[in-house]
Amino acid sequence: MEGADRRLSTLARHLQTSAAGHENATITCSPTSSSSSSGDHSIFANILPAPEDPILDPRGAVFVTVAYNKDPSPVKLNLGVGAYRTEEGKPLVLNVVRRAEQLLVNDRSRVKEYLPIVGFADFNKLSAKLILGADSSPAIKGNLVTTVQCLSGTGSLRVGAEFLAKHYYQRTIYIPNPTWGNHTKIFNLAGLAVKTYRYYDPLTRGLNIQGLLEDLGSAPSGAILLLHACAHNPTGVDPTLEQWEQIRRLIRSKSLLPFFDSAYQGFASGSLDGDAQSVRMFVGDGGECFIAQSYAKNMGLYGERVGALSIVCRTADVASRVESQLKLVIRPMYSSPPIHGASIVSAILKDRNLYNEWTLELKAMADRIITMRKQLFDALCARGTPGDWSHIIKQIGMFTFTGLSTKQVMFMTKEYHIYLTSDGRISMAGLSSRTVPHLADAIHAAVTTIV
Ligand code: PGU
Repeated sequence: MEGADRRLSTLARHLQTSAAGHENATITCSPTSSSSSSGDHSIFANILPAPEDPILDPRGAVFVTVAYNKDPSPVKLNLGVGAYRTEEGKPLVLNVVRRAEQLLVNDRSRVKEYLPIVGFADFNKLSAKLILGADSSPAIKGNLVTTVQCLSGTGSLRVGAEFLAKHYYQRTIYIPNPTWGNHTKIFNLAGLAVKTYRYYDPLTRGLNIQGLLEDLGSAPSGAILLLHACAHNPTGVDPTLEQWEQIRRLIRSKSLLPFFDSAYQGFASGSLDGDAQSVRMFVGDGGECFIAQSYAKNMGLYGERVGALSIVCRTADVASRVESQLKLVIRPMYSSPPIHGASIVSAILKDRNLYNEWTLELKAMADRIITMRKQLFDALCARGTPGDWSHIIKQIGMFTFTGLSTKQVMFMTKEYHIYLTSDGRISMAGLSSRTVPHLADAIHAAVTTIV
């Protein structure tokens, strides 16, 4: 009850603050309010419109979807959402995914029964191996890991957060500044208090390791810490392995609880193992940690909503009790997860040929993004665009955090029909050799016109 009360009051506080800022504003409606006699009066007449999601909302945000969809310009370019596009600017379904789907369709023994609450057992085992390392992880060998299939990365984060709010003594989570916009909302609504730690240095457009270590150093013992496993969104800035080791030592010495968000495994370096190194470092020391995995980007399964939450515990007995409690979080939320996406992932992960084909296709996507970085950098150098643009090739993963101001972004949208989030984040995966010159022209004009 105590936990439930605390969550309710956190939620109430959240709603108050939100309502004050008109975000998610909810006003209790009553049928007896002012114009109830009119025939077309709705009991929801007092509800205020909520702001649209800056990245995903289908009704569209000012800078991204709706404006992009409405724009008749033939040169318009959507670099808002972090979704992979081909050189031709088209969404990509991986060949290996098509092959796996074909196998599934042809298999007449497959049925559409409910999955268990924790999802598809094969999928869970294979997902843990993918992030923790097939043979090497003592955590897997010792049955110290519990993995549950969730609704992509977002669902995995939310289930983990709900579990923590219910069962963990510390209810504060520290997230990097800046971070993916949905993190704060996910953790707040689960009942966790959200604080930030310094991460990005706008001057160097790189990692503020000093600030990061200071902020973690002053976090209360036991606090939860959200870490992007690789390809940090939106900055594209990751710690080096040495810096990860410094961070790990500090986290363990202060008994902080690491919660990894792994939404881009394979997208940073093109190597699945390479991009899992940060997580494996933490699991290797025998301490506890949470990992939210998403297959949206690395298998291109965005709309299938397939992901996993793994909790690494100190003993097999604890892991099994944790799993029993995870079921109590999931059952009233969505009962059990969907079957199709997890079947595709399992088919690919368990078959050596399909797995190898996947790694090649993944590498090709990562390489195309790296090529786009190089081309954009060269194009800006060729134009003599004022400023140091080397961060475009230094940053990694799907995004470049350009350092462009909101005004400059608005200018690019208005004058060049280029759509990106107002913080200056560009999804490099949305670029192609054909569109790089247009973007470079726009950036050049923006930084020379608006200083
Ligand atoms: N974590 C991070 C760091 C992310 O960037 C994203 C997606 C997720 C989790 C959640 O992804 P799932 O689709 O739930 O697996 N961020 C993208 C996609 C659009 C969005 O905002 O959801 C982005 O463009 O930032």
